[in-house]
Amino acid sequence: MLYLAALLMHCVPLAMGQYDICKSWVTTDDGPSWEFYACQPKAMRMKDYVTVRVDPAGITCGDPPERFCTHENPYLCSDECDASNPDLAHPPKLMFDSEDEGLATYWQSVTWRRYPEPLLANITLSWNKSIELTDDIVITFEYGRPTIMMLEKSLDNGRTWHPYQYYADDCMEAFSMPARRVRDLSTTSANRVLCTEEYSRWAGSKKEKTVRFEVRDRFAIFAGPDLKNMDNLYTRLESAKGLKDFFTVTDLRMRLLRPALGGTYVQRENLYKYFYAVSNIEVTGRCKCNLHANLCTFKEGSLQCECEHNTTGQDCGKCKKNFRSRSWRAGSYLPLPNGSPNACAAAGSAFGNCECYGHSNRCSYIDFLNVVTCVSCKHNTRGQHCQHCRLGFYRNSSAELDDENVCIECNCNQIGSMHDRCNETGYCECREGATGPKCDDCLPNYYWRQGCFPNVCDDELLLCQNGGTCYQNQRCICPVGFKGVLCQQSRCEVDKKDCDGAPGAGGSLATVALGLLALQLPGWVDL
Ligand SMILES: *[C@@H]1O[C@H](CO)[C@@H](O)[C@H](O)[C@H]1NC(C)=O
Ligand SMILES: *[C@@H]1O[C@H](CO)[C@@H](O)[C@H](O)[C@H]1NC(C)=O
Ligand SMILES: *[C@@H]1O[C@H](CO)[C@@H](O)[C@H](O)[C@H]1NC(C)=O
Ligand SMILES: *[C@@H]1O[C@H](CO)[C@@H](O)[C@H](O)[C@H]1NC(C)=O
Ligand SMILES: *[C@@H]1O[C@H](CO)[C@@H](O)[C@H](O)[C@H]1NC(C)=O
Ligand SMILES: [Ca+2]
Repeated sequence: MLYLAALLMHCVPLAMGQYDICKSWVTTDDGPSWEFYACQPKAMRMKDYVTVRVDPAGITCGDPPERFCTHENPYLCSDECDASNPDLAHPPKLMFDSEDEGLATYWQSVTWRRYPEPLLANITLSWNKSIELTDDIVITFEYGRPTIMMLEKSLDNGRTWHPYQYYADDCMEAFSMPARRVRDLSTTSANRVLCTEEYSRWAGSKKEKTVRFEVRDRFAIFAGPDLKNMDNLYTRLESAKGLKDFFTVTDLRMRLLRPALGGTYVQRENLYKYFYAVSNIEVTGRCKCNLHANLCTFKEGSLQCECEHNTTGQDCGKCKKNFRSRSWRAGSYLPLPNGSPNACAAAGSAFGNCECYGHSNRCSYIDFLNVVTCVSCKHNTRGQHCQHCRLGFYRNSSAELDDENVCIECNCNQIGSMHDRCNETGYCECREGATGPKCDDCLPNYYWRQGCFPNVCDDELLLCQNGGTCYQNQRCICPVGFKGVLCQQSRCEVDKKDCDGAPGAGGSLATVALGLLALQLPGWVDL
């Protein structure tokens, strides 16, 4: 009886009839038509759609075969894990199978034979789809719960991770956090990440097997202890910043940091009783479809929303082609009880035929021109229909007109280019000597120094003369006795006393020879 009551209660958020249809055919004064509502898929057992990864390599027991014992029977180490024998193997998939009553199947780690090196394991669950948790995450440990572990979540398919909950028999010691209970949270702290000691203390491994992430207790803060007042929860989910996202995940990771000890300290002489064994991970949730779908199906290896309201995408996160006369919006739980569908509208159906490709949700009528035009085009667009790119941006040829990335910044080099505009392929207009799409390079025979300047000297046509060397195409470094841009001038042509009366034949062989001699024999000319 008690069991049945618990079962019934368990079903409350799953069986709730709210927001379960997306549209219905109704008859109004103007005749029959579709009426649209905010809608969401039913909650499901998400473990049926998950992919799992266990780290590090070699953490699963049985390769090589290994004996272990239990805290109940610490001196009878006759149990064996052998990965090559199906009856004795404990692979990760046994955390997600359905079990016959009383016969637990479980993933098991190697034992803590490397003590005091920590025994660490990560169990990562990935859905490749955003899901919204609707009930507690329940992890069942067969031979005692870890004394320290952590739950992490990702919202972006595993690119970034965030702590979700900390678990320890002593939160202060393990994580320098005070121990808290979810039941004690308030409406303003319902999405706090906390450390709990409720699931880590030793109580006999057969007695207390589960570790929870308490979704229901957090819902209860708004919906009351038996989740009767779901309206209040839905209202809060719409209005409290970050609350919806708190219950949304694409991936979960259990970081197991220290196994059950079965006492207060580790017995070094018997390390075969320390390991992790997880028989089940229950995750209950629904596909996140932004209130635009009531069905979510498993296709090509991933869950996908069956989008309504003329939306599309894995999460119904954008408007279908030709239904983009205003920006996409998620449906809303409000106003109660049916919410708002915020459906995408066909071009031509709203705003008197003004398409803005989703870059504006406001149009305005310009009287003297007799046109309707989009107002405040976003995403660097401009134009009557936000169909052009702003100056300094160009069209991204791989993006549709309604893509947020449709306009790319020109990024013209400020010094090398004439202005910050570019042509349709992103080429800037270069000043003399500059080149490259962004004008940040120099043409041959030009050098870069705050812009492109023609070479003064080089190794081909503009050779430094009289033994001078060319410095970075910018100037010749002349030997003593010569000057000029290419060291072509003997100093004595300029200052007669340098030459000791030699004839001032500009650049003549004699002058050069004299100059060279003067270089080698500094005293000679004075003789
Ligand atoms: C578990 O994942 C965390 C990142 O979330 C990583 O820093 C750590 O090294 C991983 N541990 C193991 C044992 O793979
Ligand atoms: C993830 O889902 C998307 C959309 O359904 C799909 O295109 C992609 O191939 C999936 N990726 C993996 C790794 O399954
Ligand atoms: C979506 O588009 C179809 C036409 O393809 C239309 O019949 C339907 O009413 C539209 N739905 C919504 C919610 O706008
Ligand atoms: C062009 O658009 C595509 C599609 O949205 C996007 O993936 C890409 O990043 C965009 N390119 C640039 C340079 O922004
Ligand atoms: C843009 O400019 C580059 C370089 O001048 C040129 O090669 C390209 O054809 C131009 N593209 C267009 C669309 O005019
Ligand atoms: Ca199992």
